Amino acid sequence: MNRAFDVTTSLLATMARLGSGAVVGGLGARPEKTLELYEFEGCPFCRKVREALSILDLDAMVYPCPKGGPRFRPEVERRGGKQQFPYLVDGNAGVEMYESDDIVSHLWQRYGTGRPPLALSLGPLTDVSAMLASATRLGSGASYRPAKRPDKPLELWSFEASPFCRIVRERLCELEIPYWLRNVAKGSPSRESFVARSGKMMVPYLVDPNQGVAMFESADIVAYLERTYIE
Ligand SMILES: N[C@@H](CCC(=O)N[C@@H](CS)C(=O)NCC(=O)O)C(=O)O
Repeated sequence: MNRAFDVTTSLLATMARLGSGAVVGGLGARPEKTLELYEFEGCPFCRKVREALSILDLDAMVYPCPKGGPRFRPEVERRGGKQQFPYLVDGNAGVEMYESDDIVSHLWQRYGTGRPPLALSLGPLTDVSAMLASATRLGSGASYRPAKRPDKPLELWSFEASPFCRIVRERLCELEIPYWLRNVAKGSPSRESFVARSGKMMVPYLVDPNQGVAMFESADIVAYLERTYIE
């Protein structure tokens, strides 16, 4: 896809959700064990959960499940009984769950201040705007492209409302590359340590421990992922 078109449509996706996932909200307890999320970028229901993670400043291990993906889709079916996404594993609470609204409520009860914000509480309106956000990207981040499997997961600093981060997450998803999602939305307490590590406050920022690579710039990251992992 043409870069200007990519950025414009990704920005439209953010606008369809009125920027939800740009700013951190009221935070509660922090998880000891890593949250695990099985999802795919083109799925509107998964977007709701990713917004929740950004607002609650929660990191997660993301296992991408693009359509046709041979690796993590069957794992979800083994664990939960069906291939439906999003699917959250929270070892802190001893729960594994489907259903975006249930996941969002769980996250707010456990790691927030009780009730999700309006943007994630409007039922059909929330779902329709999330579907609109997915539609603007014309199926990007929904289907598997055969790729090499990295030995170690990659790490991505990101937040949901950033159009540039979305473009990178789409590619990670299509290539079925698992990654630590490090959320650093505006107001995130993690921003300071991120800047100390990376040198500046800019996302997306990708670290690939398999190749000893760390980089900014969504276009460069996408080119790197394609060069390194597409078979
Ligand atoms: N009510 C569910 C709907 C989830 C849903 O329909 N997810 C779709 C993807 S957007 C799905 O899992 N489809 C099966 C598939 O992709 O194989 C929720 O909110 O989580």
